[in-house]
Amino acid sequence: MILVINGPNLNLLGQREPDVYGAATLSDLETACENWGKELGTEVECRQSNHEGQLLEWLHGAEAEGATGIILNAGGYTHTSVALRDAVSGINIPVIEVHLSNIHARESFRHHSYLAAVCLGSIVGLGFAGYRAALHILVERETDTRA
Ligand code: CA2
Repeated sequence: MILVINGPNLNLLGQREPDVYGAATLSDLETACENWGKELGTEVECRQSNHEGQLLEWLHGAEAEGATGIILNAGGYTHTSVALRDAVSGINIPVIEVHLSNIHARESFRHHSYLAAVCLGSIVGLGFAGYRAALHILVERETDTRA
């Protein structure tokens, strides 16, 4: 099972700032991830929270729940949270950081990610396709120990 965790404000997708984040909603994103999972023969479970502590709890519990990889868009916490970074570095399953927008082309406070160095990798600026790419990579690693 692959966990897709979206953080703060991502529940607002499609409702505001369509120029930055597109017109599709969080529910559209989650449905797309579940369908890509079906195509790849993997169960995908999607969650969203605006609460940092909830994100920490999901990261801590992921392995015990049977997750083999995590796709994490930590939203604004990406640029502020040492606690989330510590949680990612403290778990034994790969985490791929994804951002819909290209954080490097935006305000300078978005250029730094506390998570990047402790994630398997980061995919930014590719919209929903970033989640699809991350899912492919995690499923490949699930089935091929050389990946
Ligand atoms: O580009 C991304 O995926 C972000 O993680 C989105 C975060 C932002 O703070 C990060 O720097 C980059 C924001 C979440 C979405 O916020 C919205 C606010 C209003 C309307 C729609 C979405």
